[in-house]
Amino acid sequence: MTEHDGLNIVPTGRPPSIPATLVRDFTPDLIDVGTHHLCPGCGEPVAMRAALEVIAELGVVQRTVGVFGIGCYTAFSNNLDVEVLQALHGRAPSLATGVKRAKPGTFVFTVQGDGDMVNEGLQEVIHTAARGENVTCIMLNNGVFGETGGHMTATTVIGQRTKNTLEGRNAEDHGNPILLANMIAGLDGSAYVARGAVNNAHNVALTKQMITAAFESQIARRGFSFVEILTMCPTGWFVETTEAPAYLGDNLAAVHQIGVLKELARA
Ligand SMILES: Cc1ncc(C[n+]2csc(CCOP(=O)(O)OP(=O)(O)O)c2C)c(N)n1
Ligand code: SF4
Ligand SMILES: [Mg+2]
Repeated sequence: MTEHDGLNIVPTGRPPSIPATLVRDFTPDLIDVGTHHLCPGCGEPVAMRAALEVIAELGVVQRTVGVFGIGCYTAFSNNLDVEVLQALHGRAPSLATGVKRAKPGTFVFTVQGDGDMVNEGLQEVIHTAARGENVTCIMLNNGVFGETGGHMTATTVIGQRTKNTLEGRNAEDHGNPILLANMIAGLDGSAYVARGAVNNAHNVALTKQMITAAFESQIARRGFSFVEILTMCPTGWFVETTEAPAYLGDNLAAVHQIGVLKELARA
């Protein structure tokens, strides 16, 4: 018996009784391809995976329609095994509203970034929440317009370096960040609101619980549900890939705090 990273390993000449598992075998059933072109260390694939796993676990695949905004995450819209609609920038909540109203039995979720949702289409999600539309919106918040080069968005935190705030965002010149989940939690019509993150295993598990609660809220027809997920963007943040999870925890999550902000009592 040998010690290796704290594990007891028993040497054996026999082949393993269970075949070795390749990384690609962990690809969720609802993602058709095992590879993507997003940057190494990007948090968005982790968040997408969590959402897709929950859809499969809840058994709603056949009646699901995903509505995608425009950002790096849109890469996934072409290779999912659920129905997908592509919205114009920021308009996914309105498109989701239309789908749900036309076909109330449909399970509807959106995937948008902070640039798409908070900059380019803020009114869409606010009105959708206030109307209490029975859809779930997911916002992947990395504090930058990732796909177009890493510029400041409305959620960028004070001090954060972006392509157009090279010395860090400052309130005097660039204004203050909008904490969207907190705003939505304050609206009548929102039934479930939470903010998670994918910068470590604990937070990924927590975020998956939040997505599950939000989706169950929609299935129970409680009204609008919202999950904001803080995701790493090492490319846009000017930080090393390996440092991005800690950067997220120390900077983004210090302002956009992780937790369940609102949960209507279950009937
Ligand atoms: C109306 C319109 N304006 C601008 C663009 C360019 N554009 C494409 S993706 C993107 C950034 C999206 O940022 P975000 O939603 O935060 O997603 P991320 O790439 O960070 O995941 C922008 C500005 C566009 N496609 N359409
Ligand atoms: S630019 Fe940022 S958000 Fe886009 S794929 Fe790269 S790390 Fe992910
Ligand atoms: Mg973004």
